Amino acid sequence: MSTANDNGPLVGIVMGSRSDWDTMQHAAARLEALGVPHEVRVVSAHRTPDLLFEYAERAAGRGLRAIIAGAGGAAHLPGMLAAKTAVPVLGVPVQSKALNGLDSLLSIVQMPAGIPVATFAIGSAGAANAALFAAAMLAADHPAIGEALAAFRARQTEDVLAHGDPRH
Ligand code: RP5
Repeated sequence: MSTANDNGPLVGIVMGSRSDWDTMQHAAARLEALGVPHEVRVVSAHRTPDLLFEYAERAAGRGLRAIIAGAGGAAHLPGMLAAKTAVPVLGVPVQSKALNGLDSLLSIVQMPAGIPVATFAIGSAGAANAALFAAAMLAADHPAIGEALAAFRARQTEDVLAHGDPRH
């Protein structure tokens, strides 16, 4: 992976289960494309609570500047991480089978005042946007990331303009 910081990851992508990877891979792919150093871990709030606390408590000291946390169902992972670290937590509601991710969304977005979690769209769009948001947060201190983000957005705009007629 190309890195802007050889000392370690700037963004941690965590998820409650390996089953969340189908969704969260979209965050990893965006960070990879933008050259943002990152790591990926399964950290479960209810299956590995001690690991969750350890991960959150060590995050700032290890150099993480954002944590993208995806979870489904009773999705307390992002909120619990945010409770244990001042590193900004970007929550991604994973689309659950039973309730299509509405349960995940409400679990993550409805944080009581005092401990914020930035909450993104349900599913792969949310995962991708969380990565783009993390890159934007890092851009001021990491010019190469800012340039990669600007180039991505320009390509996206050009692509829409170049294919304005939906029949072709
Ligand atoms: C949550 O429960 C995970 O984030 C996942 O979205 C959901 C289901 O997990 P598995 O039963 O597939 O491991 O903890």
